[in-house]
Amino acid sequence: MKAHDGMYIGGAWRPAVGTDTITVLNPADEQPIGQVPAGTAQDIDAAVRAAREAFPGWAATPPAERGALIGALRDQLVARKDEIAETVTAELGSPLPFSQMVHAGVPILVSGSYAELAATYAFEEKIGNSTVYMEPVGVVGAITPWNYPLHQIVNKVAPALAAGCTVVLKPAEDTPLTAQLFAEAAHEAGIPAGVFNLVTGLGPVAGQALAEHDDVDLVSFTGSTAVGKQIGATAGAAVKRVALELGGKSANVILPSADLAKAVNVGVANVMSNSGQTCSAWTRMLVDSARYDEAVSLAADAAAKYGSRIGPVVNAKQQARVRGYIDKGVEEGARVVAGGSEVPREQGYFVQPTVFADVTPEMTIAQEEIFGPVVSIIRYEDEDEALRIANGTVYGLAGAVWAADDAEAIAFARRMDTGQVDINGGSFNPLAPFGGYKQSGVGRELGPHGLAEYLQTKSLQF
Ligand code: TXE
Repeated sequence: MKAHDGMYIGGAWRPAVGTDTITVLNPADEQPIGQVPAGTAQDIDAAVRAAREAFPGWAATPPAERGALIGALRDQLVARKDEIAETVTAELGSPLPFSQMVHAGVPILVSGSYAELAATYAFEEKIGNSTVYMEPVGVVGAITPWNYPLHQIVNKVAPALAAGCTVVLKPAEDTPLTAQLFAEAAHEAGIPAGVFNLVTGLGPVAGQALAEHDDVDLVSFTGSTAVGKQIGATAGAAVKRVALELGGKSANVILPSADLAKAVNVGVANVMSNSGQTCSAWTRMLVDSARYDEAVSLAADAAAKYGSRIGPVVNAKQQARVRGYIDKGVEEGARVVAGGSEVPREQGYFVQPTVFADVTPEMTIAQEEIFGPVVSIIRYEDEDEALRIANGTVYGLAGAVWAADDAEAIAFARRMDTGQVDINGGSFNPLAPFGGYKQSGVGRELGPHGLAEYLQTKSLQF
């Protein structure tokens, strides 16, 4: 795989300050596929300085022009679609068709939406005797995870640029090659020097230096709850803006009137996709007592059909973590009806598509984010109990409700403590706000709400 041996700072690839490197592995066969520099606090500092210098010019660029440049960036992603898909497949292990459709396809949609939003967003508003200006926050530090390597980058960089902010990106150490491709696309699109900068590196080194940098005005982080809390605390102490997207334990609520087979099959597919490494995955399936056994057998069949068709998880640590959760589920009394913790292949970080029955709401596998291909099926007696279970975790990112008609599902969804709910299957909307209630995070991504995250208001009174 193609890999740059420098950082993209101030519009050019520059040598890293230190000599440490990160070797990127293909999780499907554990073979090295490339090497990138491991950035230090000095690399981060150089990138932040470049972003600061570029900020006044970019903030003053008319929004329509910023939109046109984001549109050019989108076109560059389109031109690299195959290369992006192949790179994500090599770094993350996802099957190529999924990489093409989702890992490359969705960021094209999202960047396209921000090309348009930059041009049409109301950056000025009249309220009574005041004019309110929506102004960019400044220099953004973006820290992204590996699970959707390009999507997570575009979700932050596109709205930040649309708002008039400049960005320093520190992508996940497992998937830096996709981030380098994004930097190439930004360069070719003509995004001005310093407006977008990339520093690859380790979380506790480069990531932490970015989160703690005095001259960063807003930190946008997606990743684990533990690191998110730390970043939130650092930002709080410095009184700077922060956006956190920290995962979930979303409920797939199948009401008694729902089409059971459809809800179960779509529900299992939702968790298996990307090998379960999706923060919004519907990992808890809630089924009424009367249809519980039928749901369990449908889910077990659906998972068994996946067999070896799902990709590996991202790395050895994640594989061990997911297997550990499966063992914990068994230990706490849940019943494996498909899959299990035994590794299906000698090579590669594979985990079997797994379904648990007899899961109770307080079990570890029903409370903690596993981030692997594991579904937990929980029984409920009535709707009030279903709601208590659905709302009974520290998370609140996404969810699903199935019922015979939308009105019934909507009524239930409105009582859920969660940021996004798919009604009877739903379908992806790149403009709908995405983000968490409770410990799933702070702030929203996508659409106009995602753009507002990077703005601050100034009001003039007349
Ligand atoms: O996350 P980390 P990991 C969850 C999921 C997964 C678990 C662990 O449950 O099993 O987190 O994954 C950077 N200061 N999610 O260990 O470490 C790091 O370099 C600043 C949910 O991979 O949080 C990477 O760029 N930055 C999730 C990013 O943070 C630091 C997606 C995420 O890595 C840092 C991924 C530090 N001290 C994992 N330490 C979601 N919400 O979608 C690490 N990083």
